[in-house]
Amino acid sequence: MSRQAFSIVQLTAVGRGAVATVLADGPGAIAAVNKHFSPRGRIHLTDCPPDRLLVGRFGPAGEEVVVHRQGQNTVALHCHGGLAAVSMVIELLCAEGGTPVSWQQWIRGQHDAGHDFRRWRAEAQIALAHARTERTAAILLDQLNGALEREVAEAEALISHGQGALAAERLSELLGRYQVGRHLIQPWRVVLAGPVNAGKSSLLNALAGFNRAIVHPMPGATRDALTVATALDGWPMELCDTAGLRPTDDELERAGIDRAWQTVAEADLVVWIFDLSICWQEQHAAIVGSMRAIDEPLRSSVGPLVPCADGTLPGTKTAAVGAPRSKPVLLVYNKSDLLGRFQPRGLGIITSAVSGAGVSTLAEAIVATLVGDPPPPGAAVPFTAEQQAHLERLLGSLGCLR
Ligand SMILES: Nc1nc2c(ncn2[C@@H]2O[C@H](COP(=O)(O)OP(=O)(O)OP(=O)(O)O)[C@@H](O)[C@H]2O)c(=O)[nH]1
Ligand SMILES: [Mg+2]
Repeated sequence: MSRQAFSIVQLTAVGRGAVATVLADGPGAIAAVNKHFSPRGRIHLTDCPPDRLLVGRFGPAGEEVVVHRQGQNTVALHCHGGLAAVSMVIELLCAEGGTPVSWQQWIRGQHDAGHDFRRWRAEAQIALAHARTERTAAILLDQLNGALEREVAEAEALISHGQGALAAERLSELLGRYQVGRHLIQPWRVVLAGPVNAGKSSLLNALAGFNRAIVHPMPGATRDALTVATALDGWPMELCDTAGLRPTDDELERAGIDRAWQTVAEADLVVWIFDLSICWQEQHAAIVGSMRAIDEPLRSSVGPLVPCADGTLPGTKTAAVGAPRSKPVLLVYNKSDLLGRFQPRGLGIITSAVSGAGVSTLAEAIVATLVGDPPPPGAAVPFTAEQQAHLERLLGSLGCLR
């Protein structure tokens, strides 16, 4: 009898673990597993009703396994979690005509990924496995349960009933949520920058909750850009510490400063940190002086992010914090526990990394600036570029895309 095709999927993470699960799925799956499986009891896999567990041995080495027949053509094989047992199972099943596929491919196949809405569910299920926080997992679970497809289907129905204006309103709101959706898996990148010795590394440690970066009284302590993955209020963030900015002839320090500017250019949010115990002009001059040595294209991309000589942010003399701009910027005045040498002119957050004062306000400001109003529970949230493009196409068809 000719062998029938089936897929082999390693469902547990690759690497060592207590137990691994390999799924065989497709018309030839039961026959292939049955060929190498000796049950401990009298029931054979081929006679086993769906949803029954059988204990036995697998392969020539007699690997102990638990086999779970999940349906007509699907069987899960639970074996020891070491690399050898898993490879042995997969190799034997490959020899029986099975094709290894990744768990992501398998999930896409399960959801009939040729169809837009079902593909979105598959993407939500895949993304869910990468969610780092409960909050982001809950949003992805809502999409897996169909929140996004329901909202888009309703908007499409409105369009077909001639209610384009209402559809456009709902689609625009949905599209706005992509700013959060795109960061459910990919963290926001928050860069802490500023003049040397202002307390950037100290504040990074205070926000992260542990001593990730070296803190030192010697100015110029941080050289390379250094990141820490964390979550603020349940939102995934990557905090990045950078070399202190000042003009320098030291080649190594210069390389660190160039990298700091590069990191600022790539940030989702720039947090400028100043030292309240040192006069403003001196610190501002240090930042501007350090900029002179960077390439012109980089200088013009980061220039609009640098605070002005009067202590405000460029283009926003009144509302310095959270003002709409191509890249958001926050101003922080650190070392509030020391006697102040200057009074901040623009709006900003006053902190002391030593006493902890203002650190939670800073964390809240970071979240408020990046996340804004979080989507309510159960809300539709687009989270892939493809979904964003789909919404833009719909809005475009209504002539509503900016
Ligand atoms: N009193 C006081 N000292 C602080 C505060 N924050 C940092 N410091 C001290 O200031 C010095 C420099 O702190 P860092 O966190 O290393 O500053 P930095 O901005 O990372 O410095 P560079 O990497 O050299 O640019 C250390 O001695 C810290 O203990 C603060 O809020 N209050
Ligand atoms: Mg530092």
